[in-house]
Amino acid sequence: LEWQNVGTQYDDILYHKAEGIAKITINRPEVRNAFRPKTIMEIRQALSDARFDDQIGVVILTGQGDMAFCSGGDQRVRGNSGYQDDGGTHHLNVLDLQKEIRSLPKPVIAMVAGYSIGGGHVLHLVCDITIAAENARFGQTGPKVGSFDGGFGASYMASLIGPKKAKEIWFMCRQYDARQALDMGLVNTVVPLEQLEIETVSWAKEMLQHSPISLRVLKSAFNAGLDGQAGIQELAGNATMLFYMTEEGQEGKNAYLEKRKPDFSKFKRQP
Ligand code: 1HA
Repeated sequence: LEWQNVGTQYDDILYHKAEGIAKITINRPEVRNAFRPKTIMEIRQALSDARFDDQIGVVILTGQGDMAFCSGGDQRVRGNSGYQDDGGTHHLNVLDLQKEIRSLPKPVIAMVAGYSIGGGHVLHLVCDITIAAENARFGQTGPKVGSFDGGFGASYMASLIGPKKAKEIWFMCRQYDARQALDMGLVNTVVPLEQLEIETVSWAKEMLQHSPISLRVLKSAFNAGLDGQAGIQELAGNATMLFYMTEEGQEGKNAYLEKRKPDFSKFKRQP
């Protein structure tokens, strides 16, 4: 793929596009791609760009180099109530990013080489698909470093791999290799490191062949149960979008604008 660099305004990430795919790369390899508040703000901006670019159908989230996908919050800037930005404000803004990855109406693939640890592990979890290199290592460290993610990090992990295994991962703080992650259902496939991007792009391209609306509605359907009322809202938003696309929906608007009574009689009731 001929990746175009479209993220020249960013410091902590790289942002590329090619052939319907957007690739967001956490670019802090000196700290195993740990994130600070600015890193998260930049990922959120790129993700928003990918959402509104109608040429983009799939997003890849990854980390620079082959040592790490992401090692979680940068402990060097951890303050007393969150991770500190340059202005001194403390943030837990990765939680907003998790929600945005889940509600992005396009598939998001985590492309994982090396460590996916702590808050960096939850980030791969909330992606729709995870492609792991053979050197990938997964785990949570919260109880070791005085942290925890009791949101999607707990509940979504439990729904993915079952509560027993999820509690083991959090209570024991062990690391798991790519094969163990595959056996647990934590990742979709494991490939040799040299193939990681080729394989990830080929999964993306396969999805790009398929109906965007099917993928969009399925993604919100998969999230709806766990997300409760907010999940139903998203799923229902898709129903509204589709209804606006129909003649029946448009008859209501046209009648209003033409100041006449709407005539819905020509629209058949489906069984
Ligand atoms: O739990 C949350 C949240 C919960 C709710 C709401 C928001 C949350 C936001 C964040 C988080 C968290 O992410 S808590 C968990 C934080 N992360 C960790 O505890 C992982 C810490 N790192 C490691 O365990 C290891 O570095 C590693 C398994 C990822 C890699 O080990 P390795 O290959 O032996 O490398 P290592 O020598 O340890 O690291 C290389 C360099 O990167 C070191 O710096 P140097 O000594 O060269 O100066 C190391 O300090 C640095 N580094 C790695 N990870 C981090 C880091 N520096 C800061 N923060 C890190 N997370």
